[in-house]
Amino acid sequence: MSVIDRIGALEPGGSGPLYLQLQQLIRSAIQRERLAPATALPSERDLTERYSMSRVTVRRALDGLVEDGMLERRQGAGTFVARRPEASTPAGGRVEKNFALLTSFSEDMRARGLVPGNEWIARMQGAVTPKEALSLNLSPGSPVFRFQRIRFADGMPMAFEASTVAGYALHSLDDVTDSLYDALRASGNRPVRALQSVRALGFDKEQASRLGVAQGHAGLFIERRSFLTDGRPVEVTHSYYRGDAYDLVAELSDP
Ligand code: 16G
Repeated sequence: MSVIDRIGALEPGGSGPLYLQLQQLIRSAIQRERLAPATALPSERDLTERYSMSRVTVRRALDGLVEDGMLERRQGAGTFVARRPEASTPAGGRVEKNFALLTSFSEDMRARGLVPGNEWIARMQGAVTPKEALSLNLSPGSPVFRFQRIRFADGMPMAFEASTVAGYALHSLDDVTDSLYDALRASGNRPVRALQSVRALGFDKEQASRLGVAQGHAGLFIERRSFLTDGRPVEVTHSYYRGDAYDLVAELSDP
């Protein structure tokens, strides 16, 4: 049975605005588990044809369900039935991240039996910006590598990360395939110490759409500056973690 058949037909002569009728139809298919988590919805064009509605009406119906967290949009891939963190993460649906360990995203996920994945947004080589120069302690004009990617665990988007790496630390952009820290280790420049700060934020439209959540969804912004054994800063990464997927934990000791 196709996804569109599982969504079903609108009631003939149904009342209320069309977008609400379609919304209700999809909502009820999800609630009755006719549509499983992570199922890809038909394209807007197919829905437009099937339900004889304008594209604007279909979009309005889907927008409402994305806002409610029942659907997720993934950039370039389409709209999916939400795959809640409970579906794939341990510890009551959230990943515990030790805030005191210098681990990589890939290591964090593997340690929990989850498969890490990346969707690349950008990989660039360029000259350091004044702000990066301060963070990385580099002189103006120094080369840097920049990497931007969405990070997945078992196919679920967990975070968006933008990293800037000092030019001396890698040979080329292609050094980094799946894991930045693996590439830094291979070139003898894996960091051994880091400073990290965290603050809460509500995702803006672009951030939310990258992570398949509604605009304003709670997130954690983490900045990590990491250093080599000789004290040189090697990486500054801005991470935007889904607030509903993470618990930050740290072991504290009496100073
Ligand atoms: C983590 C680090 C990030 C690092 C990345 C490397 C935090 C808050 N940030 O996400 O600084 O660049 O791991 O991951 O933990 P990778 O080796 O899997 O690419």
